[in-house]
Amino acid sequence: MSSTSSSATNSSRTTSDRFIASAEAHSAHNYHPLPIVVASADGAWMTDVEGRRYLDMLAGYSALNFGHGNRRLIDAAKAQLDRVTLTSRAFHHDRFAEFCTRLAELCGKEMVLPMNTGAEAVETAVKTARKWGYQVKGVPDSRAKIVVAAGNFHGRTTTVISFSTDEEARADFGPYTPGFEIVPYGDLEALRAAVTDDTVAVLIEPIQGEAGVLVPPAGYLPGVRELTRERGVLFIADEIQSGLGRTGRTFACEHEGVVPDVYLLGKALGGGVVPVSAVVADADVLGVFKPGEHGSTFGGNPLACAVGLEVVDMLSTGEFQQRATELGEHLHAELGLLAGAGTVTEVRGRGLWAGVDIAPSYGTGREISEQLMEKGVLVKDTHGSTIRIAPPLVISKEDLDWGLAQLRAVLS
Ligand code: IF1
Repeated sequence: MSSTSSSATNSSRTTSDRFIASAEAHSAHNYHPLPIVVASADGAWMTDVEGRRYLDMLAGYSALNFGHGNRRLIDAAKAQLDRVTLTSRAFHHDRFAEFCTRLAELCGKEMVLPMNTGAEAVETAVKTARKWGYQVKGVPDSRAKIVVAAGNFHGRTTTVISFSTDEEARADFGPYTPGFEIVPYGDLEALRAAVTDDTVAVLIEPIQGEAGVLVPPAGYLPGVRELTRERGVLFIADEIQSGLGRTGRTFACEHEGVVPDVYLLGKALGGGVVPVSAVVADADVLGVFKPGEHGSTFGGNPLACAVGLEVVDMLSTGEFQQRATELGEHLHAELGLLAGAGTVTEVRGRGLWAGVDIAPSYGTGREISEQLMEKGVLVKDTHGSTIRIAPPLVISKEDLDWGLAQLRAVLS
């Protein structure tokens, strides 16, 4: 189904412009959104306040793997809304144990520490690794080091941006949290050299999202796994964006047969309905926490657990992973043809996830995103000349092909 009919017949922007002006007057300008005002959404499509429809090929940065208004997720949320939505962790509730049990099972691990946002899961992992380092590995107090990769994106909190290499994410937010070593992504020798007796963890994205969907060299993840095992260092995989079906597997690490010590999950774990994140590991890691040593007002709340349980259930059949594999092969085959045409200089990614570098002569990522918006397709640019393509995994092949046709038209 194409959106051109509604776009062509409705060129008014009056209502949109009114919403945008008000938003700009009353909110901090920490984003530069495309000038569309979404009013409703269903599946892979969003509709703006003027009735124009757009094919969503960003999917909330992979939080919407199951599409907008996914019936199973909305029904799970609705049922829970009428029962109980928040108890705090001061008490148990009847969705918590099942959520933690089923999510741990999906990950092949023993324990879950539920949080809300991805950054909270990353912060929780930093605290877990440090506490594990002091209490289990025996690193002297306050000496713990965590090795991260250049080009990383793990969230926006002050500790997390302390180890960012992106000046835009980091500038003017000092003083920065110490205890992190940065090595080039994909470089095993640099990683080996950086690990010392004080190293408690290596924290990396199995595929770097914000860096432009960078897939590491084959063998890198197995090398990280072997090195961390040899040196008694936790391998923490940030699968917040790469996980839960996006690359064609439940976890991106699976493409290289790697099982990390700790999975960080978020985004799609909440089904695009509520913020749900989690740190998942065995008891010898997450067992370091005692009551009162970490927490969250909303972490593991009944509504989050109800939706998270439905997500785990949906992923347990493998149908979404299979779909991302099949449609992803088609996506990358089609994008590869563009790379040959000169307008695209490089295509990277796995499954239904691609980073497309635009030849500078054709325009910046933002300019291409704006031209695609005019044609009814929504993507997000990153780092100047790259556009990220990550549609909901429920997108139909016809809609994917229609979206690719718009990209070809913009780049021709
Ligand atoms: C923004 C993109 C950026 C993440 C990974 C943790 C987090 C994220 C691998 C933190 C969040 C979001 C944040 C959003 C844009 C988007 C993003 F790569 F997904 F496109 F920025 F890099 N680990 N990524 O990707 O999760 O706290 O946001 O729930 O901040 O602009 P969060």
